[in-house]
Amino acid sequence: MRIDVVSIFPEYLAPLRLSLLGRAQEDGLLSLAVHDLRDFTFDRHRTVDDTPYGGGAGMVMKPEPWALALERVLEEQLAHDGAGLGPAPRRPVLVVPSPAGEVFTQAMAYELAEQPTLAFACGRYEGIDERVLEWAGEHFDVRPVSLGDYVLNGGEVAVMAMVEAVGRLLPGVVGNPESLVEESHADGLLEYPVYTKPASWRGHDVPDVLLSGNHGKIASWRLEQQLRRTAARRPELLDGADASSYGKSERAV
Ligand code: 6GU
Repeated sequence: MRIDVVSIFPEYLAPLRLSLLGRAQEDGLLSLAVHDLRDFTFDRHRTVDDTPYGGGAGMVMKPEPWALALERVLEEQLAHDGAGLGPAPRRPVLVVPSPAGEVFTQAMAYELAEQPTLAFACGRYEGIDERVLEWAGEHFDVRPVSLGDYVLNGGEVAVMAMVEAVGRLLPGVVGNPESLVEESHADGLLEYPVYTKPASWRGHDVPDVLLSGNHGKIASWRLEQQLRRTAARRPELLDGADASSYGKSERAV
């Protein structure tokens, strides 16, 4: 997969070169390019913002550098082995992180992981001139996306979260693909609690059932834990969920 990120703080994205995703890039499973929006300005101060029409607090990101930066992204994605432009022409996905976007979920991570290319446009200040999103819609499938109901200073931290969530789903990135089957949200429930040695530690014991060697009992205990946890912490996940699918994943049969 090819991922392009446009930001006025390209160094913010540096941690995406570490750990699992860093290895994925070395292995050629992921190609990540980070572009500095200021490289697409022409004035001495490399200005990317201006005051809002209609008044109000803060500054708004100017449209001109964004169009040039996103045109560069389109060119580079095309050059990257014709990225995604297979037999049928395809509009590449452009994710615009925003607290006013659709909420990011594991289902969306799976959907984005199927794309041959992704682009991310990191806004700062009060946001990007809305016409950039209108114009970008001529070239991209534009997706405003939020991490949740709180406000960050800009899109960079949100992009790190989304690129990590998507990148780990790419084939070959996570060493043992079974760990993707077991984790929270994989089956619509939160994960069961896990334990390792020692069996007794500072007066806290590992639940007996896990030492029993009875795999059927262990599986039903884990499913019960998932249901309890989900009911206590995230009851809304149980509403309208398909209870018949619970426990159908690898370990919890
Ligand atoms: Cl995606 N961006 C910003 N700036 N704030 C957020 C967010 C995104 N998601 C939650 N808060």
